[in-house]
Amino acid sequence: MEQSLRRAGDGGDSTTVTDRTYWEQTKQAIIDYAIEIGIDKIGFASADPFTELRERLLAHREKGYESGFEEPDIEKRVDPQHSLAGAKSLIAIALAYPSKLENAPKSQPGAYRGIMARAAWGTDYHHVLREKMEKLTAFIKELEPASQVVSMVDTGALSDRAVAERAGIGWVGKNCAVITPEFGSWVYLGELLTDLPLPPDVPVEEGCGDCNLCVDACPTGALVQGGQLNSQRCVAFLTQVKDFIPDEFRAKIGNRLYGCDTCQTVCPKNKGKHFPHQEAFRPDPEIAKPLLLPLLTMGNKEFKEKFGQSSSSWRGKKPIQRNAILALAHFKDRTAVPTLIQLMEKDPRPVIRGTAAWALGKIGGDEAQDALEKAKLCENSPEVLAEIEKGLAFLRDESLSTSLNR
Ligand code: B12
Ligand code: SF4
Ligand code: SF4
Repeated sequence: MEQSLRRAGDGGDSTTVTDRTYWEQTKQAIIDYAIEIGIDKIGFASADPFTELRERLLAHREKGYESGFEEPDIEKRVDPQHSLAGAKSLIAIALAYPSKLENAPKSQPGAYRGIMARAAWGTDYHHVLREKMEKLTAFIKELEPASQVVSMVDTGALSDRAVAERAGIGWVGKNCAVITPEFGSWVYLGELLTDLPLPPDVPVEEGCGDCNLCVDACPTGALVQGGQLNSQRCVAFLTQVKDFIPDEFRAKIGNRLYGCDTCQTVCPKNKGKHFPHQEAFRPDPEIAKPLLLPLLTMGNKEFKEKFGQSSSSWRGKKPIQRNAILALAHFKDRTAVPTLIQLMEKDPRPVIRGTAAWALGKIGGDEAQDALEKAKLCENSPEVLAEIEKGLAFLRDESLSTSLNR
């Protein structure tokens, strides 16, 4: 079978080549352009349904492991035809992001800091990948004006990891991450769907072997088995919920303000992988590792100015402030007590009042105790009252153990 090869701008001149060569050349042109616009890795795959994934997603749902951030319609997740009727190929892209915070400010007594996961450093990756994919779409349309192209990153229906895996971007580790041989797992993923029959790449054949470091290091036991996550236990998820964080996880969050990187930082496949070449993802150290106390009293305008560009801002300021309160409790920062009392007494948001009460109990001291006892008499919200009781119980336990140790 033969077909005419037309390139944009060739004035209608045509060269006859076999289909295969034609699409190989089209693929190569797309790869060359992707490199030109700063895409770090690109891979191609068929748009066949992800049949195995269907079973996994169903089991995942049945076990209650979903986060609620996924596309709820499993058929849409597994069959690319729902996103683009007539789709023949998937084009997966990856952009590398830095793993090291250069010039990291130090956390010190009285000036404790929280930490944002690397995926929240620099400009929100959704914007950066979307911009690159828009350029790539325009390029493909120029090559093939009749083609259909749809792009997605994170919020789309497809599983970005499953697409990347099939397209040879990387393999999936026991920590669930797509791990590339070049950049480790420090990559963002996105994909384009098209009706062009582009030749597929082969998946990367590598695996974790006997290593189990990520599963063992996970602070909450969220990795139930290699490659399978119970999102409801995952710190990355918990830092993003808007409500109270369940008690069993509060201390385990440490000073994380958004997301969690533990299962990636311990991974030997990430050793020595630090790629700061994408300007957009270079972190401002004061935003990647901000002082905790000022976060508690930050207004909406200041939040937008400081954190609006970061992917951490999508849930608003409340979860970050709640996490900052937990981080101050983690450090037992006495200098935070007056601000926490203010929040417990006056903040209109029950989650903030209640978490501040819990933190006051953890930090302890007479001032915290007096404030908790006073708040108990004034507070109307049952859920905040429950947190005040927990705070008072910590103080009772503390004084009991002090008297026993005397
Ligand atoms: C929901 C979501 C979350 C949830 C749930 C994560 C999860 N692992 O399911 C929460 C909020 C916890 C989360 C956290 C993070 N996320 Co997130 N998240 C997503 C989102 C929107 C959907 C993922 C999803 O559907 N999960 C459900 C599971 C079942 O499906 P899946 O992971 O896509 O598919 C794989 C599994 O099904 C697996 N599987 C399922 N069951 C089983 C069983 C066995 C035995 C095995 C072996 C495998 C297996 O095989 C599939 C193919 O790999 C994707 C974007 C997207 N549209 O795909 C980003 C995405 C996965 N997240 C991403 C990132 C960066 C993160 C964090 C690192 C951010 C951070 N630093 O805090 C953490 C990592 C946590 C972790 N260990 O996975 C990147 C991953 C990049 C990469 N290199 O892999 C993505 C792809 C976003 C993007 N476009 O770049 N995320
Ligand atoms: S992101 Fe953190 S909490 Fe979630 S699986 Fe990895 S180590 Fe565990
Ligand atoms: S830490 Fe070990 S087990 Fe986990 S993803 Fe990396 S290589 Fe695999």
